[in-house]
Amino acid sequence: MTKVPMARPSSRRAFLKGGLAGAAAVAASAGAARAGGETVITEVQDWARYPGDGVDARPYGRPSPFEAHVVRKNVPWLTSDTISSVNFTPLHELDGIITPNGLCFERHHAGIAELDPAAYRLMVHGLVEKPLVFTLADLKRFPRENRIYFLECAANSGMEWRGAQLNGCQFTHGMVHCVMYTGVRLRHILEEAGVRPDGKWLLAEGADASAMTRSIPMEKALDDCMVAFAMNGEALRPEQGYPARLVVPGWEGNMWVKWLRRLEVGDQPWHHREETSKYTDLLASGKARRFTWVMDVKSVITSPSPQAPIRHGKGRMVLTGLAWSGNGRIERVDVSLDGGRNWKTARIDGPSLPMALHRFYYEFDWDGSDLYLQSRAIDEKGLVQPTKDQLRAARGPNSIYHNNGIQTWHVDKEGVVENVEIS
Ligand SMILES: Nc1nc2c(c(=O)[nH]1)N[C@H]1C(S)=C(S)[C@@H](COP(=O)(O)O)O[C@H]1N2
Ligand SMILES: [Mo]
Repeated sequence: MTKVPMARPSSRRAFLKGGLAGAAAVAASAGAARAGGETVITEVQDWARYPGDGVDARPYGRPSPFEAHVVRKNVPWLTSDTISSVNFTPLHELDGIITPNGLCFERHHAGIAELDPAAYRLMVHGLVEKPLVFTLADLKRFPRENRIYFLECAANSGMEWRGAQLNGCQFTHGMVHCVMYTGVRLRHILEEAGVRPDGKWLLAEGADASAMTRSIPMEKALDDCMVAFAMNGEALRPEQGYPARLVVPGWEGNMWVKWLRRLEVGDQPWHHREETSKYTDLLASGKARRFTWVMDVKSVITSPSPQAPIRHGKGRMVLTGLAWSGNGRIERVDVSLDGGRNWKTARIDGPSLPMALHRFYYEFDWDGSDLYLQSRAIDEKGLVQPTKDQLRAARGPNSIYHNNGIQTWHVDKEGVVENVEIS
């Protein structure tokens, strides 16, 4: 017999209402719950009546069943076939700066490769003194480092280039995640093989059926790139490239090759598919920007947002969101309640790490009137997040990638939130 109270819808409702009553009690008086006819605090509930599951029940812990709606989701019209796929991080349900492993958005071009770590090999060849093949155990014998970085797909917000389309920050901004990677510097691996003086570029290739390949300038490869085998303290998830992936801090997600199998050193870039027909930005002039590696300064309000409307009515209000920049730390985040006319400085809370998500909050009293919420991030290099119109003026009408424009959410008097654009 299960004694988990969640199995009973009636107690679930009571629990949820009880939670709200609890919050109201802080704001008003302890009598508020009783005045509303609430008994959840005075009556003994099932969870206090019976012992719960023992420690054998959940060898690998899972979120509360009440959180079952907090999941990655896709946009059906974006995923036309079964192998080319993307889903989105539920940013509106998360807090802090770390994305839980099971909620990190996924982007893969040939499905999830299921690699046997015993059969994992990483080959280093090309313009090197000593071509080498490493096992996973070999990689783990280099000095390990722990680094928190965001990964953003260059196509994040890509559907919004021509106007407000998708109703939720999960879909407009959810191709980003931020975890702590454990791994080794790429530099150690390359030094072991001995890069020759003419070795100026590196080709990274994945072991999946898409054989994802990208050219990386040697300067970046020798700087802060890592080969990671753990995320948030445990082995990488298969979705994220188990057993090893490339980490290319601040640069577009496409370069973070998963299931990394091959590193070739060369004297020029390879111009493979993902850096020519994809991940280049066709301008109005007909010319294309290429090698737009850095993910520009960006932010989004995650709550309130279309999937996280205001349910508590007017009064005390917490607005929150995320900011990030491929150029380093976030210096400041401004928030506007009136579509960009007036700006207030938000409060960044939690670690402020280079090329990692930053969490911001802005507390205010909502008077129940319409809001046009915007956030604007400024990074440590002084770069300011542009408006969508400024971006369109600079890049023309053809773009998909690198949309870091300011997002607007309209909040109506009922607290319902919608993706809009104002110009
Ligand atoms: N081997 C391989 N690596 C890959 C991909 C892929 O399909 N195969 N997709 C790339 C793209 S386009 C992005 S945005 C990121 C997504 O990383 P994630 O799935 O951990 O979110 O992985 C990159 N690395
Ligand atoms: Mo991507």
